[in-house]
Amino acid sequence: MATEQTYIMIKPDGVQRGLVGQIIQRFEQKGFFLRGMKMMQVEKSHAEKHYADLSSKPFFGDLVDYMCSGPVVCMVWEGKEVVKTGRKIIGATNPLASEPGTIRGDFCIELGRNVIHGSDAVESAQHEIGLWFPEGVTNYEHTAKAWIYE
Ligand code: FUP
Repeated sequence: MATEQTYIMIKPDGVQRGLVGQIIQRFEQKGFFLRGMKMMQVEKSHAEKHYADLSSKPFFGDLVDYMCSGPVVCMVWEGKEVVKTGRKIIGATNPLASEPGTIRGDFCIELGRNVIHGSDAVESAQHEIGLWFPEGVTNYEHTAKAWIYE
């Protein structure tokens, strides 16, 4: 079985709007396994590290402020092609361009209030998991595995 992992984060608006349960449900019902989860208030320096690639963008300051405006829910999900498929479940960065049926397509409108983050590549997922879960994640046997994978 593939052990690919991705970093998924429910942003402060997703938490405040009570979308945590529905978001978790979408990953869970697809058949992905939850390996790590915690809620935390993000420090400015940590948000800046997470979005370091965007530091030269004009929206960087607002993005960091938004990420620090309330607690986030940090998760690690595992499964076959979970990085790419997780991005499909989330939808396009701009919520108005996201297809209905995706998280952003169903739950939000603004680029700067787009509810959720998901790693965009296997390498960035590994980097982000290390950044957000320095303590590591769980490694347990899933009893449902044989019912999800051939
Ligand atoms: P994504 O990988 O979908 O999270 O998108 P990006 O890494 O390109 O952007 C990260 C976040 O920056 C987005 F979730 C929203 C925010 N953003 C803006 O606020 N304005 C922009 O023009 C582009 C992105």
